[in-house]
Amino acid sequence: MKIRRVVARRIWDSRGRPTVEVDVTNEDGTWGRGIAPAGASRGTREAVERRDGGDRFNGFDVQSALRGIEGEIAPLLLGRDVREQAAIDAALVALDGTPYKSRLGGNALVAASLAVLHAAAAHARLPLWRYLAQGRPVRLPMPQVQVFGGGAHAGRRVDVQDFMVIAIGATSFAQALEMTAEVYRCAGELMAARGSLAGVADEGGWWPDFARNEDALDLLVAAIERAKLVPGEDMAIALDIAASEFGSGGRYRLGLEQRELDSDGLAGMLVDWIAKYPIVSIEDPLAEDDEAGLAAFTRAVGKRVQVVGDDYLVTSAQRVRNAAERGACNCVLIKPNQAGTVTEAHQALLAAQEAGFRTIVSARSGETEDVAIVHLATGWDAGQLKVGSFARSERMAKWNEGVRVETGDDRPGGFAAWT
Ligand code: 2PG
Ligand code: MG
Repeated sequence: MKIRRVVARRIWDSRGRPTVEVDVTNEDGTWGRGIAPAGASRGTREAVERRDGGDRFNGFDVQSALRGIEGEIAPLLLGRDVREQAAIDAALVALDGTPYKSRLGGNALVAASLAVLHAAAAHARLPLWRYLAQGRPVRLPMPQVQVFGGGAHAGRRVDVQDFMVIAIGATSFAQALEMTAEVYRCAGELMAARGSLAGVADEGGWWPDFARNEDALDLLVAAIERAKLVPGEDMAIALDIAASEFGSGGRYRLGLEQRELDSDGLAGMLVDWIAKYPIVSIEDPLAEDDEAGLAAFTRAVGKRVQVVGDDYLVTSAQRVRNAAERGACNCVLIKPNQAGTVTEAHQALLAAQEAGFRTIVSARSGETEDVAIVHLATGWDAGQLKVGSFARSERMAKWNEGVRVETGDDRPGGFAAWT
């Protein structure tokens, strides 16, 4: 089925910033839409966004990315068979020709790549997750949901970026959301009771008005109990330290607590937290340039907790293989726009599965109504999904899509319960 039309336009993301949207229409009239999300805490080896710079919209406009789609990407796509995702993505990568997609922009590429994917599923008249599953048995993912947002998503009010929960006792996607909804609400009530309820951060998590990073952990445990759930049995804690944001060269500066730690010091603090709190997952515990630290941390706690690589692995199959060899991390965060194309993101996920790593498909802090990642997480049987918090419609759209997939006439065989 040949691609007949490609249209690109500027739309606006959840931070009110410009982003790229691409529509791809097939000769039979079926079509698909891809939208580029945007990160705030980014790895240095991610696909680079093409932004205009200058004063307009603080430099975030995407007119140059749109021109690249109209002038180069659309001519490449027109007339190609929409079902040939891998060949199309390889052609897009070659067309860009730079290591980090800086010429045409990772934002232009990922929107085009996702639009092709959606158009192919529409042509096949299949839900996206089923098109991706290609007949293999797949499961709805376990949600990882933010309760407090910090770091780059909250003006660095606290150092740790994501304080999240995982409904480890849930046996369905719907039940995981029910449990999470109660914990999120209870956390807000507790913040209100201590006089520190002050709106939400970029991904909808409660504003982290705390004197110490650890205070957020105490409040999370209290919120789980207030929701009449058992910490560590029904509901566990997951953290994204996003350590590259406050450390490099083996030095880490905790701004909130006015102290500086070396790699061992930060790792030691996290090991203490793991002993004290029901933590089952820690993302980017150390900075992307601290490979030795990541390997040592994984050796120390990798049997007990999931050690997730985000900035360090940047959704790269090659980097996942390298990390597996060095024993750094045991889980990868998969963000399609870090890679730049759907195929590269899928290759990173496959490399992780091959290496025995767990996988989490993840949204970005700058999001839209696009729900594609729910389908990627399900259709690729990733096992876990990270979308931000339990508020703001760019987040809820994704959780709600998971509910629809789970209750549809055509639905996956199961749910990826926590093990
Ligand atoms: C992360 C993401 C999502 P950002 O670090 O995992 O929370 O943040 O999109 O800003 O990189
Ligand atoms: Mg992260």
